[in-house]
Amino acid sequence: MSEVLVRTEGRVGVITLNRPAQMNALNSALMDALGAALLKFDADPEIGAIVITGNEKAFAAGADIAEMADFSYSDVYANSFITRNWETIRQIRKPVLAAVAGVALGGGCELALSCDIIIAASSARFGLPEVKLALLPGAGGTQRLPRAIGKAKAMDMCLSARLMDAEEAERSGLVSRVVPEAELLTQTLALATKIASFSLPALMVMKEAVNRAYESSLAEGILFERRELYARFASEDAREGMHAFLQKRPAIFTHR
Ligand code: CO8
Repeated sequence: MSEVLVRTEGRVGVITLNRPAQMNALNSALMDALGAALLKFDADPEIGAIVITGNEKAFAAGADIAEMADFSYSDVYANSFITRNWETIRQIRKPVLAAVAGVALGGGCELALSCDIIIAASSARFGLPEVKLALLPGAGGTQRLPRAIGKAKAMDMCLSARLMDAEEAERSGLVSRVVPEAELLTQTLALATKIASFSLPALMVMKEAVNRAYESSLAEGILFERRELYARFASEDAREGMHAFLQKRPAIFTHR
């Protein structure tokens, strides 16, 4: 059985995590398959956005505890088990949307946090319960969660292992939208399709610029944004977008 299922819907690449009997626990094989699928979609000029999803019970329940329970320090250090493919996710330049139903725990929550937009079904529950295992989040959770929802709630979740439901996650800024469970995939695909209809280079630089807000000072971020705006004037799509507006017609982007 493949650890991930991969398909395309128009210009959207869809990756479904596929270890349902293990609540999509993120073992090495799944992380390798996910990394490979992401890289393939990122390199495909026919793809403008990527959706990662799970099943109705689990987006992902975290690292595979059965796989890692007896690892030694040298096992995880030498094999990069915990960090395996997480840098790949960070490298993806196209927009990545997480469609989350059920649990997104530990590494599963960190995977969602690594995506650009999280759409949650009303059943979604988020948490970093690693403290229960005497571990700590190892794929950016202690860094991305406070940036997403602030220190107070992030400390509460990390130190107490409590889960956050979809409503609170939306209120706290962890997710973009909450939708009825039955509509999770259709609404996420509709959003991804809309995003993918825009100029791909504009989307990619937009993602880079927003991410700069987390990784640089305001002055540096503003400078980056301004330079990238100037660079847009070298783009055929920007010329097309502005002229199409003036001519009152839909823009036809060639993604150049
Ligand atoms: N790893 C391995 N197997 C799991 C995991 C997991 N994380 N989560 C669930 N499973 C398995 C269960 O063992 C069970 O298997 P079996 O049927 O063979 O006994 C099956 O999935 C179904 O699970 P439950 O019977 O427990 O189902 P429930 O509905 O009662 O509970 C829960 C679902 C709440 C998700 C519960 O299973 C749970 O609490 N799971 C563990 C969650 C957790 O602690 N996650 C954090 C893991 S540590 C981590 O993620 C560190 C991140 C480091 C970086 C990321 C690297 C990839």
